Amino acid sequence: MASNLPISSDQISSHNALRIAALEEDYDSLGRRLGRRGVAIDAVKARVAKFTVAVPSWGVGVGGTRFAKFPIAGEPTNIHEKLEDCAVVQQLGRATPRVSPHFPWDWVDDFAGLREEAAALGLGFDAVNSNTFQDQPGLEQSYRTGSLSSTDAKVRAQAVAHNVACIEAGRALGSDSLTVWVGDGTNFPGQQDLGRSLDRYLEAAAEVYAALPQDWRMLLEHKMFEPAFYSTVISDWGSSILAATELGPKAQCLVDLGHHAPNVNIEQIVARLHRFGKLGGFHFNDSKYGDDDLDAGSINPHQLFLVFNELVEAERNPRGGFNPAYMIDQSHNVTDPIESLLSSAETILSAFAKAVLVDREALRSAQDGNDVMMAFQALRRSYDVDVAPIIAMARYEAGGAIDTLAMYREIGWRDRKAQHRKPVGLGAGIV
Ligand SMILES: [Mn+2]
Repeated sequence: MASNLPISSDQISSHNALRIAALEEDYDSLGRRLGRRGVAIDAVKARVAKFTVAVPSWGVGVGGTRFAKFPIAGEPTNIHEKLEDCAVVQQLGRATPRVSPHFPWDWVDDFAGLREEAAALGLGFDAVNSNTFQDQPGLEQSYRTGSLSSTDAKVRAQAVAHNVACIEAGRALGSDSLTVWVGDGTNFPGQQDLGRSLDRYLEAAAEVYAALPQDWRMLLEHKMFEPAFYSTVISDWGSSILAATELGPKAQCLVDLGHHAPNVNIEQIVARLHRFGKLGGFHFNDSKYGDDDLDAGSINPHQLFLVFNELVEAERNPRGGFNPAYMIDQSHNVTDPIESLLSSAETILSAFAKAVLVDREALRSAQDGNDVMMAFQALRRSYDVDVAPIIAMARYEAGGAIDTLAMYREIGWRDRKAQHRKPVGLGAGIV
């Protein structure tokens, strides 16, 4: 199937040959340390090897601030080139086998053909993302004042039809979920009735829900600000879970780490959503001020660990089920996007591995005995472990590169692509 891989396995083997002895030494040493705690390092590695996170098609392009974007030579300019770059990320890192497309940005005439093209690159497709937050050439109606919640029935109908078209495209691609984020909301008090706009959203979202195939999920992504700075229709996890509950069992909530008020306890939101069977998925990124879409764990790696601690806990206690869709959702403005994705996937895997290391029995017993310090230490002792050898060994055994960034630079990918990809024009950034 994967007949068109961008990097030869010989290249990866020679890269690894220079590094495997040191990695084995580090892995064995960490294995002995963990063994003294009663943790089998191979079991942790096996968990890491199974963990995957999707890459968004737009994540391999250079993003921007709202004011400007500074493109780099060799950036992908269409879905075919984006898939090539995603294949590089997957071949080196071995943790990102699926791509999450965005429509209409990635629209093609032949989705079955696109699925084959991706398979030849060693890739499949994850959740499809609809876009009713900006106008496109040729659209009859404008989303200027909203989409699924618009006061205009014709605009709502257009937004519903677009989501249904995304589902159809996703079926041909082998996807099984639709992620819906709407920018609908208001910038002024009084601009819209807060109750009636939600009614309109729910009615339109129900039409999209009705078009879902039996085994599909609809993931509702909440965000409390931007571009609607006074109110948004699906503002927070409360609105999201209420809407998902009203829509039905195939609707679940998607948590984007940057879409909350500052200092919100996101790990608690994870636990709450799981408690009620509505934890649908994640968009990983990091932020300092708002929805900055910075690289996962670059600002607050501890929060990422605490989120994964809840996810590992949820997996152990699946209640009605545990199947969150994981995706990286970042805007790479000043780095090569492939490098950011490689680095972020590693960070995400590390946070997961650290959460796997937590001694759940010790944690539970300290919690039940109100031993605050030991409960905290159960987390801290795992957070403090450098799990890099586990991640690297899992990647090596899966055929990836031991040092992904070094190998990416060795192959000169971007320079080679700059020879024939057409330059991306200057322009406004994305929000
Ligand atoms: Mn997102």
